[in-house]
Amino acid sequence: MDLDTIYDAVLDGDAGATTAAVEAALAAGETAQAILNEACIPAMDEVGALFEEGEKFVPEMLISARAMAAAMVILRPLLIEAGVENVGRVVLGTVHGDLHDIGKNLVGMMLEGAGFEVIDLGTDVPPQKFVDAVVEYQPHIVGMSALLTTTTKSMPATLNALTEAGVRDQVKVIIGGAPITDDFAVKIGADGFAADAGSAARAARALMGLS
Ligand code: B1M
Repeated sequence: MDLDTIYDAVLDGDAGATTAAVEAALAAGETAQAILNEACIPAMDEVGALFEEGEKFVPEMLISARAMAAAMVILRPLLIEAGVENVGRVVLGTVHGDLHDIGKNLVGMMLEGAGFEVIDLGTDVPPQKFVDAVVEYQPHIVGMSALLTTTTKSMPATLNALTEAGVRDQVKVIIGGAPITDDFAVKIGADGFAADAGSAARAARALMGLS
């Protein structure tokens, strides 16, 4: 059982085959990171490319996402690794209007692996819900994810809401997602941008003054 089998199972949206292939690959000595970065994420990229070409449709994107989620059930504990110290608290969410959560969930896992407590607000999170969470949980960092060009505007809207509520100065804000760039982060006044989940965890630690 190799990484190609996992890639094909995620691409086909076959959750059962994905689970079996991931378990077999781990038993054969593949690492969780390799399974994620060399099979699952490339398969999701291909789903997106086929969607753009009109070869796949929304229901097929959804079943591929479910297959990826099945893989993540197995990979999650391996990626997080137990026993890390608590270095800070992050409130994390996919912004208003956006239902994509695979990347956000990966960012959450990597943050947990880097020692953060993560309060996950889920998807389609309105600006006020971020504000309420900052007031309630007093996090060090707020993380926002957006996958749609149209929902990137929810990021400055959320920053404005944090400012208007008088809590912007209490937190650092990191943003990410496929349409997000460093320039955009600077333009809207976020404190950090990360292109992938590993960089998000490194950026969060750097914002806490940690290496
Ligand atoms: Co949608 N979708 N989708 N989709 N979908 C994209 C994003 C799209 C690029 C596909 C395409 O056209 N090629 C396109 C967006 C185009 C655009 O706006 N530029 C698109 C579209 C158009 C849509 C709909 C509008 C389709 C429709 O209904 N006509 C619709 C919108 C629904 C909504 O949100 N309101 C829609 C719906 C869906 C599904 C629900 C079917 C499903 C999501 C299921 C789910 O998430 N539970 C879905 C999927 C699966 C995708 C693709 C195929 C895969 C996304 C994914 O999970 N990638 C996607 C195409 C693609 O991305 N190639 C696509 C894997 C994931 C690991 O990567 O999320 O980028 P990613 O996360 C990365 C980094 O971006 C970064 O780290 C992660 C890990 O390395 N990162 C952060 C993410 N968040 C971060 C936060 C950080 C830091 C880094 O700090 C806090």
